[in-house]
Amino acid sequence: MTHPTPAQTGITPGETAEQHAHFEARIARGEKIEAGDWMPAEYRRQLIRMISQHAHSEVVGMLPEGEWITRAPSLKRKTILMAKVQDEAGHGQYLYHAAETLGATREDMLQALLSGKAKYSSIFNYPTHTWADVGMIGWLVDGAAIKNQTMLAGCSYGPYSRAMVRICSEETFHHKQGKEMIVAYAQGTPEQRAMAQDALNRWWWPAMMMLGPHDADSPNSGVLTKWGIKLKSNDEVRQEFINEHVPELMEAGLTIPDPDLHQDEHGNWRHGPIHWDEFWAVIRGEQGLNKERLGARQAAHDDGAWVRDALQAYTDRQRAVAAD
Ligand code: FAQ
Repeated sequence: MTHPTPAQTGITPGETAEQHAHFEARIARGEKIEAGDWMPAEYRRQLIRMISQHAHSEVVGMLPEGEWITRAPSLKRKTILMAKVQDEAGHGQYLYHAAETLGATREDMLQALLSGKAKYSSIFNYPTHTWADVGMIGWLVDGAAIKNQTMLAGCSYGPYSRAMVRICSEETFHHKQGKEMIVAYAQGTPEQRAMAQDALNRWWWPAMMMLGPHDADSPNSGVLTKWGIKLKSNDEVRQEFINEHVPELMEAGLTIPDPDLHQDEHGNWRHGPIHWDEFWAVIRGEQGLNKERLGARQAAHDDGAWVRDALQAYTDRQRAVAAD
């Protein structure tokens, strides 16, 4: 007979039903769980997994847009893009710190990213072919990320929830600048319109996928929902994303690359089948730019070795002085 795993039940050997009942009652009362509080080991593990993968996504997410900083078409667009890419680095920082409050170390998390053990968002394995991709990332990718993160701002773990509040306000600026750019191009010259449409054709489905597999194929959702980490399911968040973005993209004069897209009797936009084979192949690194992205992160990590060494030497010296 096979026994259910902690990932399925949430209960790790050594934990009692009373501890769990007390913990779940706190969540039911809407209290935030803070770093020093008792929490199930599986709650901690799930949060470290999710928050560290989220942090990796922000940091790897700097790469596709960062490539365009030197090629921005105007000073205004360049300063906006530089601010956005720097914001993503800051988001990575907040999130790594949030994961550290749970006992994860920066070294372990970075090692997990660089070795390919930890995931990061599938969306950042897609290439940016034209300048319009920068706008489309802002409109669609930040747009999808905000839907997910607004939900996470209400999650039960205090440090993650508070990081999300701050991140969402910055993402809102990212979203607006992307939309403003694409709307301008969609109303621009025939070449600009074609560039905007081409970007939509390539980013629409990856943006749909980034919100995670359908609920029936989402093994982590059970415990995440039970413990108030996820307040909405992957499909619910995807539906919110579609309902907001489909009318706006259409109003901009763009065509969504989904022949099955239609509105149901409740006003919800319904999409056609998602190519999940592509999604899993991208995550496994069999399709897309996974090797290039990890190579770029590894090079940045190696280049930063002298900074870490200098910080360590300074800390050692301060400790020696204090000991004297
Ligand atoms: N890519 O059981 P579920 C951004 C994995 S931030 C790769 O449904 P869960 C800002 C999942 O990890 C974007 N892997 O998983 C920005 C799990 O595998 P595991 C990142 C994915 O956790 C904008 C397996 O599939 N946001 O864009 C993906 O319940 C522009 C089964 O899935 C966050 O990370 C994926 N797309 O739900 C930056 C938000 N989806 O770990 C720069 C926090 C699923 O068991 C420029 N995370 N998987 O081996 C979450 O909300 C959740 O983790 C989900 C997935 C909703 C992403």
